[in-house]
Amino acid sequence: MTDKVVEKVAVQTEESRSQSRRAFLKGGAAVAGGVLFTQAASAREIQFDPKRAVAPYAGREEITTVLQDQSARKALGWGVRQYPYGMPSPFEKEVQRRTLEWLTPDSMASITMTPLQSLHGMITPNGLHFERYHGGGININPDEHRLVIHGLVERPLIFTMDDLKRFPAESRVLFAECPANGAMEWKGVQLNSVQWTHGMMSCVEWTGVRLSTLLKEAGIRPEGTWLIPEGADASGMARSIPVELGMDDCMIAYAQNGEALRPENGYPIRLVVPGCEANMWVKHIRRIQVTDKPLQHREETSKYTELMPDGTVQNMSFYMEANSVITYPSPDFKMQGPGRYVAKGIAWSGRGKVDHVDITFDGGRNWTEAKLTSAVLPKAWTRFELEFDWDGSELLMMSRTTDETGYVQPNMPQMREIEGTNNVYHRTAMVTWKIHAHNSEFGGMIENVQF
Ligand SMILES: Nc1nc2c(c(=O)[nH]1)N[C@H]1C(S)=C(S)[C@@H](COP(=O)(O)O)O[C@H]1N2
Ligand SMILES: [Mo]
Repeated sequence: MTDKVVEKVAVQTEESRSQSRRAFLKGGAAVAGGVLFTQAASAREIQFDPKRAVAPYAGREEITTVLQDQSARKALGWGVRQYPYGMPSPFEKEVQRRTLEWLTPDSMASITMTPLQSLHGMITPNGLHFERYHGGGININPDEHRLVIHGLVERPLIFTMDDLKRFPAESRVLFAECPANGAMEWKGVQLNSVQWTHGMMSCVEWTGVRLSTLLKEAGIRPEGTWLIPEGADASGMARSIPVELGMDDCMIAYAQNGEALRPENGYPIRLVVPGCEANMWVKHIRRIQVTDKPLQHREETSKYTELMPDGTVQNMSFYMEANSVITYPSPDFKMQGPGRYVAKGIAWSGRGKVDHVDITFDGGRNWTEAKLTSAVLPKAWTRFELEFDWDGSELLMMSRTTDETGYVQPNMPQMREIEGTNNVYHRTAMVTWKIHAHNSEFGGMIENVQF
């Protein structure tokens, strides 16, 4: 380019810049064809407010030292193509699904729980999805796997995995929660981490075929009132599901978060029963038998039943109640000293959308409504946040969800009044995090206490 051309280009750029600037000023914030800035920050808004400071003031020398220490690397980096399937940073290696040895000493019957304390947003990464097996995991060759629909139907059917993918697909963000979530906390507090108090649950985007589409293709006979899905693994996992529930919003899913199901979550296909106990979400599903009565299978008699205070047993519980937990600050963290914090957590309800979440810092005397900070989808995790100033005194933090049906999450005394102390499942009452006073022996530590 000659000097002249360069000059011309420069002038043009300058001109077009001032042109678009004029358009911007003329149209206010909105410019034809789209919004450039919804709100220009006023000088007052970006002024320093000492009350909100999180990081301490840094001097010129400190800044120089930090920048020099973190200067650009002198050597070339590593070849990313060596890792065709990406993994998290090695510095995140402590973020893992974990199990409690005493809970499932037999390695085949496993429960590994999701590290909720390390998650952000409303999606659980596939490698951290909790896992529960009654008889160990299996690897299934999808070319050999079949889904059979039989029993009280007009046309018994056998689907290959390719057949299933020819149907319209549906993707939905949904939580899956084992009703044993929180079970270890029924009689009193036991464990100091949200991974243990609430980690038998995850939330991912499931993709698959609506179950009703397949059932309609088979045609349910008028006497057919129950569905009995069964898994292909050693546990022969089965649960009885009323036909109306199966015809509602259930899915046969083949993908989670955009990729094929993980082996431990049911590859190549699993049943998804939105909002309901995860034990109904039969993995490696191989058949659905249509019957005229529930099966009273092992998994709905000896397990997943609730022993009531009067000694009777309640079975066939389906939906998971509204629930919530503060994941930060929570027992895995320690307060950094008095100042500004944001309480962050997850709320969910098997009956639909979260309506609102309230937070208390004084064990339930005063409540403040939190802000919902994610999409609010039915039967999915919903994120909430609330800013607070910690003056260093002892706090008793709890969160309480109200769902769209008007159901309000109970506290533990309220829950015990109805359910007694013999039950194991559906412990969905609030938990309490005690923040120890800054100047106390356990200054700033966070403890699970029962309230
Ligand atoms: N085939 C089969 N499906 C199963 C199970 C099983 O052991 N085998 N466990 C059930 C239970 S008890 C739960 S809580 C959920 C857990 O789903 P996840 O392992 O994908 O998190 O799967 C359910 N489906
Ligand atoms: Mo479960």
